[in-house]
Amino acid sequence: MSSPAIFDRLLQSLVAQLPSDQHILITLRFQKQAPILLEKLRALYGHKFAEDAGFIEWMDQLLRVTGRMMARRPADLRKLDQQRSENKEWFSTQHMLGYCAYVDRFAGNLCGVADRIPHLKKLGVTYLHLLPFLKARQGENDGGFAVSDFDAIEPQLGSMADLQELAAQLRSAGISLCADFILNHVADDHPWALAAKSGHPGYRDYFYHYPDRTQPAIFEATLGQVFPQVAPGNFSFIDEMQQWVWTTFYPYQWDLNYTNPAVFADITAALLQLANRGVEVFRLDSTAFLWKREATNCMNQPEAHWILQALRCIVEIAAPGVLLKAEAIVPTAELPAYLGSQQPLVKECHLAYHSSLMAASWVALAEQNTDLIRQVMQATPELPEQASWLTYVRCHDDIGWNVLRPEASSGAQDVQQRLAHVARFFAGEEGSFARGASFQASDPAAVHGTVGMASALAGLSAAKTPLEQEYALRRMSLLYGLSMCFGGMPLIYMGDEFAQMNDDDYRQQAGHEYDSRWLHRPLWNADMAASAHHLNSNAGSMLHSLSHLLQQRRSLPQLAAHQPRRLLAGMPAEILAFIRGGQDDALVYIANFSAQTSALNLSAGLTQAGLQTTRISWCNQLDQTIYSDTLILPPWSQVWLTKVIQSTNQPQHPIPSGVIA
Ligand code: OTU
Repeated sequence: MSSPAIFDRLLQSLVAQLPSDQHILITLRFQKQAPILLEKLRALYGHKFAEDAGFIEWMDQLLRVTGRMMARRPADLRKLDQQRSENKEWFSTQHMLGYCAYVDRFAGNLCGVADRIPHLKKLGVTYLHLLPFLKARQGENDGGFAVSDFDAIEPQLGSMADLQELAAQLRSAGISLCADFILNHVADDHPWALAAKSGHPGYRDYFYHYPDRTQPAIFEATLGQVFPQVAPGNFSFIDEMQQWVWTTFYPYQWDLNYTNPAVFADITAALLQLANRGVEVFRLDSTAFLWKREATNCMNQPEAHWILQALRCIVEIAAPGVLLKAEAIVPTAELPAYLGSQQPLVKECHLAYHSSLMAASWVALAEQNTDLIRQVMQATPELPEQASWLTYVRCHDDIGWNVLRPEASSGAQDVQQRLAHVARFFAGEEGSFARGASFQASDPAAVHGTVGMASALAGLSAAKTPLEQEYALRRMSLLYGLSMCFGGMPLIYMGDEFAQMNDDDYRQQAGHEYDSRWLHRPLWNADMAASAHHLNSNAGSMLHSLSHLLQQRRSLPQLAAHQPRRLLAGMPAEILAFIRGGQDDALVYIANFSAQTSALNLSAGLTQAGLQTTRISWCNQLDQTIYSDTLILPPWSQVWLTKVIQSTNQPQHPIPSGVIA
């Protein structure tokens, strides 16, 4: 069959069930995506079929299912698709703000989440990431990351009707619902796993399974471990099957076998079905692990990208209002590929977590040195079109230090020692202000991750005096400020807006006690929320500071994701300084990551960057202080400067007040 004939056949299958008034629009979308979709899927699955005709038959079926999903897509979502197709950069503005929470910890259940909409609106949230709420495995389930049904809600959290209702309520409040889509693995009680256990040959091949340790041992030689303490190894022996099954994470999370085209087709249908339920953003969990290859760490393989690229094509055809967000916790150099490739131009996810930036910002606090952040920034290329970074300070997982190995090994210090020092610092050793804990590391020399709420890591739990409290809050604001200025979509982790503390009670919770990530998954603290209007409480001070930063950010178009960014050279080690926007409307972010007050010669630095001419002063947007020459930065403070053309001599404040009011 010739290519035009193939495309024509596939298009007919796609539109077969759609009303004729949609055909022209859908044909246009299909024509744009079809060449890449076909190319990627053929590269992945073409050889799985004895003849090309078999592959085309499979593609035909895939598009038939896609068409069926489109026929069921509600009118309001189709309208949204259309609006967003006409404004494809809709998610790149400085108005975008995320918020992330566990449904039960935040609000009891899905209906309860609706009651929190006023709080989210006040913060300016435009997208809400609710951690896994689909029906999860009975018993332990990794906080819902072991899904047993992609089209059912976890009964304790509500019903599918509740989800649809919540998604609609959020949408009318201007908030997009983001859901985890755990496409790397399913729970061992998912129907596919149950069928595999009962011997169904088709479903056994939904998973990687081996009769003995020969093949697993070959893979293990180069594989890493995500949970080395509580779930060592990457394979689990399943009695019912008498086989070793690939389980990268917990033994009850079975990795899906994406070499099997049926897996791709079923996962695609599950995603489109959830999109029709009103999910607007999919957080694609563990995307780095989707493809396995001997003699590698089985992360970031080219085929994992092809899977995501094919998924993007299908989303562009069936639900172009939907965003895909890659969760790939990988070194900086591996990150850009998740946003697509430039040469040739192929789109992948719309968003990707910038975990290196996040981890480096914590390292800067521990070392009072911004070297790693600068390196990460230098290694971060410009954003492609229709893509943005997800910038964050904390999330529900540990802060993994290993992503920073390439940057951290550039200094004189041994990389292992350097990162191990950081991990010990955040565990409260070495006289530090932090009160977190090391994650999954029994060996004190090993570097894995750090757990703890931002407030505990920034020093609030250990603070004894009002000044120490203020410093801790400043450190939190410093990191949040960076996440807002870098160029991407910042995310607030539930509780951080009130500087909520660690939850030590997890040790008494059955099923949580062995996974210390629960230390930073507290219940929404209603008392703190209620006291937050008192500015003299820590909760109030944090909320005020964060809200102030967010408000300023919204008024500064230079902070939109696609605006240029460049580092300001010649700064002392503890200072991070970069410019956003163009030459004329430049916004200069300068922050002090140390305990010392720092005095900078502003005009020298900015002259070098080509920004300073005579009769120019700089106004800190955070407190309206005007500077023309010397900038004094108190410990852990930041300024967001914009140009002021001086007409007369303006008064100069020698000491800015920092961002904490
Ligand atoms: C993701 O995370 C989730 O965010 C975790 O909460 C889940 O436990 C896990 O997948 C399994 O679904 O490496 O890129 O180190 O950073 O498990 C995927 C802990 C991941 C997490 C790691 C992770």
